[in-house]
Amino acid sequence: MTLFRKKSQPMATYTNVTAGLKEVYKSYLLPLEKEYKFHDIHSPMMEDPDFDGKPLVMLIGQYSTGKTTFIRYILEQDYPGMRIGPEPTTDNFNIIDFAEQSGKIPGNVLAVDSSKPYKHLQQFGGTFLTRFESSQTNAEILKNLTVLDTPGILAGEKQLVNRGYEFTGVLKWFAERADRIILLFDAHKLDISDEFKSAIQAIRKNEDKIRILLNKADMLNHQQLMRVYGALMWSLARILKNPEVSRIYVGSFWNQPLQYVGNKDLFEIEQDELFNDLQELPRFATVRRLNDLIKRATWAKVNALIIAYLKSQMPVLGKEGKKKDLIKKLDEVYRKIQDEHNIPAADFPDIENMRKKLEKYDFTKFPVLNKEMISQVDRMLGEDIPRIMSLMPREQLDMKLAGEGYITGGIFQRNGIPVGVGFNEGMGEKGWVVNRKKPEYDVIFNSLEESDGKITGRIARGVMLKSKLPSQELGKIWSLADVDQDGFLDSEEFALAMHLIKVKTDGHQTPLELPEHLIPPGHKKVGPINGHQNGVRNGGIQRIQQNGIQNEEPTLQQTVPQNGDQNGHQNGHAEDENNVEETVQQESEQQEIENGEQKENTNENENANEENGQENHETSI
Ligand SMILES: [Ca+2]
Repeated sequence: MTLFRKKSQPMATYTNVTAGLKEVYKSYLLPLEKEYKFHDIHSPMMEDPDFDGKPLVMLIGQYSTGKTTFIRYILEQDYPGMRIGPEPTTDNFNIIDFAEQSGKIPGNVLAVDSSKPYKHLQQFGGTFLTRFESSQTNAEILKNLTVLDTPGILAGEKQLVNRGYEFTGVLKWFAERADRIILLFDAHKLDISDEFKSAIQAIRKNEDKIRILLNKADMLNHQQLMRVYGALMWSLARILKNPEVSRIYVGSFWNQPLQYVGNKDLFEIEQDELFNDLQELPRFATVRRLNDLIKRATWAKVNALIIAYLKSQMPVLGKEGKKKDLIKKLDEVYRKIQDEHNIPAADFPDIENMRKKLEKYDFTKFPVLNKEMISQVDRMLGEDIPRIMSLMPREQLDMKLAGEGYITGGIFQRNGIPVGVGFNEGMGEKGWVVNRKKPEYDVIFNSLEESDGKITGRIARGVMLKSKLPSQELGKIWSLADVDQDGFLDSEEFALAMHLIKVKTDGHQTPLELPEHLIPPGHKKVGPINGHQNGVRNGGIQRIQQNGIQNEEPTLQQTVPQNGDQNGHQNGHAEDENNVEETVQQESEQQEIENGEQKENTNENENANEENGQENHETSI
């Protein structure tokens, strides 16, 4: 066949990853897929938009796990067709995509638009297309990301709804094309229904893309949360084959105050990590597509081996009986092929699904094994793919240098604190903003043990701890407030520390460096903050974290940064990590102590919660 490349042929050169993937797919993998009916049995053929499009994040979860709320949270705005409520609301597969003008596009229009990758969804039929739509909205994050909201899955053991189309088939189709699949669970209602179970099973071959989100975790105290977390791990272990691959994020992803604040810091860290993971998706979209193409090539090869084997077993007479027998004993067929070709069982298609699909075929019409086609795909995997991969580091670096390849806008816009709020309060004003409350702070300061008009770190620590902020956060505040870095706080520095604590406990971030307008008037002559002082500051954090806030004469080493900032940064970071654990521990102890106090508030919280359209159930674990 002329289709095949001779070994003597010069190797193709690829200009970029995307073009290379399209080319090898069409030249080497597509012929094998077509020959062995891969598109009918497993997955439609790949089209150009499958290689070109923006990264896709899909959300799957039972009703009221907060899928729609999560999308609204990351967009930081509403979108057309957005419906939030405890009752079944999201019945549609809804693609949330960018457009200058808001609007909705129905599924039957999306499926015939050749610029969009939805053409092959037509195979799921007209009923499905009426359940498919796109919400177009002008949100910046959608310029680099497409989000898919899937129909809410009913809770309850035996609630398999007849949706009028192959629900799990559609999920699988999207999962193969998605860059991230977020499975949402409601922390205070963790039952996993049969339909949800089959949904997870349908997508589990894509487990490298799956992230688990234990949402509404703020409704539980620390002990309850740990119990729910354990129960979720246990359930997932039974449904997913490698549950340890999928990271579980714990948090409360909506714009409401936390009910139990004990795990607040944990939630913030988890949220940052999840959003970091999502933010860089555009840069790694080509890596994902390449991985998916390799997976697909493996599945196409296995499919060819199965089809050709079935063909080889067909007798001249008694064809129907033999076909039935082969379908019945398909597990034996799988084992034979696994042994003969040394292929792991995990690369084989779901056996029940395969039995169903095979029923409609006449096995005698299946093609025999075409070894040349198989080795063509092997060469693609062994030679062409590595050469395409070698282009990746360069492409990723180019994107990074051009400031591209990450999501901006919405929740990803992290410098969005408007002037006048948080630590920016008082910016541009004549007076020192801390002076507004300084008389109050002075009362506290004057009640403390001073020497030379200053208090020691040990004394300050006792007062600062009353804020109940984690010690890591207090360490940062200390190092910002001790403006002259002498290891003591004078009354101005102390007032500044109290001011920064208030900024933080009011729910705002503390600054990384002390802004000009917060420098105490008595310290202004020290001059503007420069890189060197920053180095000292890191040293300061480190010292406090190691020893607690205490009175210590600054040493030469701490005053003069050595080996630049890098050292301080690295050590500081390691300390941070230790501190997170410590913080969680402290928080949990604190939570236990506060439990009695918080129970009194429960009724109030429930009422507030119902008003917000959220169901509130007892934890059913
Ligand atoms: Ca000082």
